[in-house]
Amino acid sequence: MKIYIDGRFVSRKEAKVSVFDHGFLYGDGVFEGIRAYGGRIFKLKEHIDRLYQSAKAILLTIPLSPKEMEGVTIETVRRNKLRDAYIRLIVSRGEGDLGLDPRKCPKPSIICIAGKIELHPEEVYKKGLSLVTLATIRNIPQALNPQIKSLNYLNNILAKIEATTAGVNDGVMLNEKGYVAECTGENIFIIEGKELSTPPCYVGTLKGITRDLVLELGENLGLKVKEKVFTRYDLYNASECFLTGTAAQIAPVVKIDGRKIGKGVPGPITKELMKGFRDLTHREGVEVY
Ligand code: PXG
Repeated sequence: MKIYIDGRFVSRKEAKVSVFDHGFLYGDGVFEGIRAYGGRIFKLKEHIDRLYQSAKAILLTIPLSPKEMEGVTIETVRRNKLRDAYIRLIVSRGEGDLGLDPRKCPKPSIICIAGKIELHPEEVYKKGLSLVTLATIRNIPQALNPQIKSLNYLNNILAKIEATTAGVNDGVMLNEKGYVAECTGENIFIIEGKELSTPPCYVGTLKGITRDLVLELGENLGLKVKEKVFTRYDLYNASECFLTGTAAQIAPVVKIDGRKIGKGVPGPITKELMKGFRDLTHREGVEVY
């Protein structure tokens, strides 16, 4: 395995960062999780754009241009001879001292790791997921905007722990007003008749790249597509529900808080969208080889 760190490719064993890196000390940094399918990197430009937007929001200047960052990503996949890959791009604040002031960190660190993807078991896509709503609310945008894909994922980790200790696949995070925000690492959608909706980002969600693509796919299928604020009541009464994310792709949800969603099996529109998404991942993307 060859890992990119600040201009060099090193072995897994040599791939180390300083204990004084503020990414490690404070979670001060940003990242992206990207996938390659069949030798093409899916939605690379969109991920790079979001990385720079996250960095801008935390006043972190990335010492490479977006084009150079695309190059680093492609080269990392190529050097690891991967066709299907999970790619992690990380920009940390860099090495400083024990104080939290980022002005003490002169040089941000750039890391790119490309590895094999850990796929969810096929059963998840056939049978659907079971969720609960969580007591851990999503970070409020006025404190730490969930649109920033930062290295500080404790909010999501606490939520994931809550979901797994409850014995279900994942959990729904609400915002401080009780509106549905997103899941621990995926966006959430509901279908009501011919209407497809997902919460707007101001509710407290990441602007998922899979989410935006699914909104487009929904339009193409002739659905009425909406960003809308909704509650747990709307989740329970939806005809279909699913999650979206780079790792999860489109994952059907069949149960929430013990309530069966629709018929309790992955719904027909969800399945159409899954197919549309799969087709695109086979056709689109930036060529590595
Ligand atoms: N919400 C959150 C909080 C996320 O972290 C998504 C939604 C889906 O966004 P995309 O752009 O992937 O459609 C994410 C996705 C990882 C990892 O290990 C990445 C995510 C989530 C969990 C783990 O790289 N990001």
